[in-house]
Amino acid sequence: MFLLTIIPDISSSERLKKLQEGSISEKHAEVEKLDKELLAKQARKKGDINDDGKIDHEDIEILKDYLGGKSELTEEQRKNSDLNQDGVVDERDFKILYSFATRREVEDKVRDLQDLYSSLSGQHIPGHVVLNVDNENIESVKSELDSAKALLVILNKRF
Ligand SMILES: [Ca+2]
Ligand SMILES: [Ca+2]
Repeated sequence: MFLLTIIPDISSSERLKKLQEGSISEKHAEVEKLDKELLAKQARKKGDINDDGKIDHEDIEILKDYLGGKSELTEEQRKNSDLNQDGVVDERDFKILYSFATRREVEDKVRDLQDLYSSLSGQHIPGHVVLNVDNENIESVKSELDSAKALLVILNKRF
């Protein structure tokens, strides 16, 4: 059973063999693993409406168009758009998606800035990003981060 958990990427035929011929505990472990993988896959897709592996402004645009009556969603897209999982796709899902996607963008920008700073100064900034910004101010935070990055790049060129 332990062996199973440390084999990464077991091929599907091997997996099938384990499921068919393995001991009870092996079967059990394999089914549990399949369950977990499936859940993780579903969780990843929530909010990723165009299914490109990222949750970003493109997904926001798709949902905005749908809510504005400009376009339709496929069944799969509809599932991924129902973020609060109440069975309908509406403004509440948009709010959740918007908040999630823009926060992610800000976090990425902060991380970019930290990396840039580390590479310029040779000092690593430990810790991770903690955001304490409300949705109303998040756009201004994004542009401030962009200017800070631009400034760092300019300073680096000068010295
Ligand atoms: Ca996407
Ligand atoms: Ca919903």
